[in-house]
Amino acid sequence: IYQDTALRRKETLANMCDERARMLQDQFNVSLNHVHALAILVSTFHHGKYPSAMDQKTFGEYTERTAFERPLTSGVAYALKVTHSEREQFEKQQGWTIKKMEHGDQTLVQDFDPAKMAPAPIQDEYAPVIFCQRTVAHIVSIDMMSGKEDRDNILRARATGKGVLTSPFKLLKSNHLGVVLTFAVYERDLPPDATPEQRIAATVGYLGASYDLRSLVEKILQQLASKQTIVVNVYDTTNMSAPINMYGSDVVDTGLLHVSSLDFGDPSRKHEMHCRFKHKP
Ligand code: WA2
Repeated sequence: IYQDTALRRKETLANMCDERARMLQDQFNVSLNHVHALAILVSTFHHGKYPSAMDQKTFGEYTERTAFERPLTSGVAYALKVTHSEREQFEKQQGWTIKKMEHGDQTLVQDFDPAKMAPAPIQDEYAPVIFCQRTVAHIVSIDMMSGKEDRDNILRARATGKGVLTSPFKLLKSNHLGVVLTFAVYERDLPPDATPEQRIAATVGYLGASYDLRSLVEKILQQLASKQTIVVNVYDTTNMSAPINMYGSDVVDTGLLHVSSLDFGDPSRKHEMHCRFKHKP
């Protein structure tokens, strides 16, 4: 009888964990598809029309009104590919200078006053944000290539043509960890077998979405009760020997542990959900 209860307990934990992992993964996938569609929207109406049929007002309204389609994102933005030789003309046309990404005191909003931010130092190319959802208005004019995680994402997104994810890092104006999802926007439709070089050459910009991990997982877990029963942790296990805790507090060992795999659509990143009972039997 004891073995029976122990077995049932183990199964219950496994089922609860798998259910939560699947739900998180599915919701992430839904929002990933909508972010992909936004990249096509920008391609069609900004780069596919002359003059452009897209501006900040249109992008801001559209992304705000369709935010329900991206339930896990805290905001979406579009950064343009600007080479150094285009910089002067671009800045004159925009009426602002390209800014360097800097993590100031996260609690002071005035640190994000663009007028007070340092201009981006000279680089071969930049990725200044030109359109954004109101929720991430503070990143307008910032060169996304001046942040390590964002830069890696941009380089990988444009060479592959796939949606790519950063590892968890502290987002601007946020106190907790987040991840960024990026899709490259190309000036024309590319064949599926296009080489990385062809893709890089055809790149015109980058559509990105930021995810606040804590609120993301909280939302999912709140939809399924039983927060009193189990403790959930989400890890980035890309580097197996140094997993990054993306969600959940320190682990208290109560014996049983179940690990559910998570697939967020970027094969070069690995994620896992770890579940435990809150109390010993
Ligand atoms: N979006 C919001 N907050 C951030 C951030 C970001 N990146 N990076 C650091 N904090 C416009 O991939 C292109 C969005 C980057 C897209």
